[in-house]
Amino acid sequence: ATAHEETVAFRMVLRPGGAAEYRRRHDAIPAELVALLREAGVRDYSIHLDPETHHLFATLKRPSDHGMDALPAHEVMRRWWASMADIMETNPDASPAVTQLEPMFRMD
Ligand code: RM4
Repeated sequence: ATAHEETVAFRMVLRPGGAAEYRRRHDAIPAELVALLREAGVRDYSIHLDPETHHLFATLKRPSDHGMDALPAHEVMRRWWASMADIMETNPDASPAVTQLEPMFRMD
């Protein structure tokens, strides 16, 4: 089948008080992590904070044949997650706790 582009949205959770540090670390995101995400097919990735709930609302675009499933095994990804674990709600392996969000409406 021909690959098509999909938009996915998901929610992560920041620890209270972590907003400034979360932004600072993303402003200095390692080039090798950006390259890894791009190689996996990720583009147009944005993360927004809800300051009331500390929810991080993320959207990204990727082809249907993306390589994101291999990211958790990658050293660069694992190092980033480990470095972020002090300010995010995480799983036992330090990856961020992620809730997938359901598409409800779209207007191009
Ligand atoms: C987030 C979180 C996500 C990662 C982005 C770049 O804080 O670690 O998993 O995809 O950064």
